[in-house]
Amino acid sequence: MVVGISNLPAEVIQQFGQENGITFPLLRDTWSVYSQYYIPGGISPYPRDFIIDQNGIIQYANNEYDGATMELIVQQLLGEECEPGNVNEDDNIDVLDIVNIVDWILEDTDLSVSQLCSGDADGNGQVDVLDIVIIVGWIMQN
Ligand SMILES: [Ca+2]
Ligand SMILES: [Ca+2]
Repeated sequence: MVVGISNLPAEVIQQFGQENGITFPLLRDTWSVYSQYYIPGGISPYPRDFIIDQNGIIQYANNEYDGATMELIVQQLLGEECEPGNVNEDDNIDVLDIVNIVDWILEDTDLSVSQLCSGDADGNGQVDVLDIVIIVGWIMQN
């Protein structure tokens, strides 16, 4: 569930939602949220992105928008899976997947969440030649 929280006047929040076509609930904070999420050092909690998991634990907080990381965390929390090594999402892991990864590396491609998920064979958060070595190993075993 996505909610927006602001401490601006209700009319301003409503107008912002209409102007930006926001379909998720926009809540007005009467300073109670602000005071609970106050961060020492004069850093305002707004604007700030939080991802709170199913158990109420904060999994992500950032005062700069980082859509790719947020999407990855939400996918992980929702248990959406990819098939590691099968980066072109066909029926098997083979040399075509390696070719794709080599292209990404050579062209320094900004990877989508699903590309990163399937290409990052060692799970270190990036796709590089070490992942190719691992995936080649998987291909050799089959
Ligand atoms: Ca494949
Ligand atoms: Ca990797």
